[in-house]
Amino acid sequence: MTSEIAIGSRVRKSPFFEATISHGVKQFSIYNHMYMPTSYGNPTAEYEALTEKVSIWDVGCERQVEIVGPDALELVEYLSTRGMRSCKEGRARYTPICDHQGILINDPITLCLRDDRYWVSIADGDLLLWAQAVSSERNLNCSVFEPEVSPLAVQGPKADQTMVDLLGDWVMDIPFFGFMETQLDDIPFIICRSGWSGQGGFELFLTDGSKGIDLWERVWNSGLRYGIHPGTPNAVERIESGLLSYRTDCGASATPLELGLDRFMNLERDEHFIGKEALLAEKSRGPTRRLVKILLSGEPLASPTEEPWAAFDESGNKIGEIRVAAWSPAMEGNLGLALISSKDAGRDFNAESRDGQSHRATHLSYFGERN
Ligand code: THG
Repeated sequence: MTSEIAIGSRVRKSPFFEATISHGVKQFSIYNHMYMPTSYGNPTAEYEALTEKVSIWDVGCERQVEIVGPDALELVEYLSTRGMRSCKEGRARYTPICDHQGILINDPITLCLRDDRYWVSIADGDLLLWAQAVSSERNLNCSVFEPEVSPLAVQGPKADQTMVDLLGDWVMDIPFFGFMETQLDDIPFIICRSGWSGQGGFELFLTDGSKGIDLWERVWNSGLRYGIHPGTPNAVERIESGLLSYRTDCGASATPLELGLDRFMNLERDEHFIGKEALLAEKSRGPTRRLVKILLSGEPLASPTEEPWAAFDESGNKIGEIRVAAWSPAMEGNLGLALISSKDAGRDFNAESRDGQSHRATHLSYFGERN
């Protein structure tokens, strides 16, 4: 028997959980104390639907931290390395959040609902506790809580048409990282042009958890004529498209400068924010490591690597680790991300898999570098 994961009430289910089961989900991971689908058993079909048609996936595990009240903006500014001060209502930003040492502790998208109301749509990490503690310790006048909001992703070249058919032409007026509040009969949600793929599409932030199956089935039926397929956050398309997976790519001890997130930060602004001194100091001396995109020699990997592989220079000295690698149909090679000491980054290197096999890693680019 292969190992299984226990389903129980300590780990939460998303409002789309039953829909993912009835559509044949085969594997879950745990993310923000919730079940997150990671496979429907056919990686090729899932990749092709995402890159050629339309894919629907459950990211109810991307929980929101709502911050609302007179000091909401002040708290968001203080928590985030980027800031939201110039962000307009109905717009979102990718906003890395660090601790006082400048270590990345989350890389959420923050939605500006009003100038005193924000949703921080978080990656895997307990940001709610952090935000509540910081708010209380600074005596800020705002509430910080987890609202009942669950995102559903609709991604791929036919995602636009799927949503136009379902909601109307107006959805095409939503700009990238813009959003609108809407309703489909009695199903309330916010539709945002965002998502963890480079294929374009939307995320539907469902605000009534009892309507998860209804929303899923409405999108599903609209996408049928475009070849919709159930999917998951795609482990390889997102590397091809240069999107970070917090913890997968960096563990819990990397800085955003090591990860090439510079263009999503605003370190020079006047305001104080958590991690500012550490990040400015790191910026002036240069980060110790760099996250790099690589191609790995060898047979196509059947599934994404489970654990990091050691990376070595030509003399056999350890220079870092390959955090993740997976077969890329677009690159026709094993595409990976490696955290490598800055003095060695930019060159090809050797790597050893967990079962002791040697591989050659070819440097492609620094993560975050615009291609
Ligand atoms: N959707 C929602 N919340 C999330 C994620 C999501 N929270 C956590 C995690 N995913 C955040 N990770 C990313 C990383 C990058 C992007 C989206 C989510 C992204 N970046 C664009 C880029 O890199 O070019 C643009 C960012 C910008 O212009 O601000 O799209 O998937 N709800």
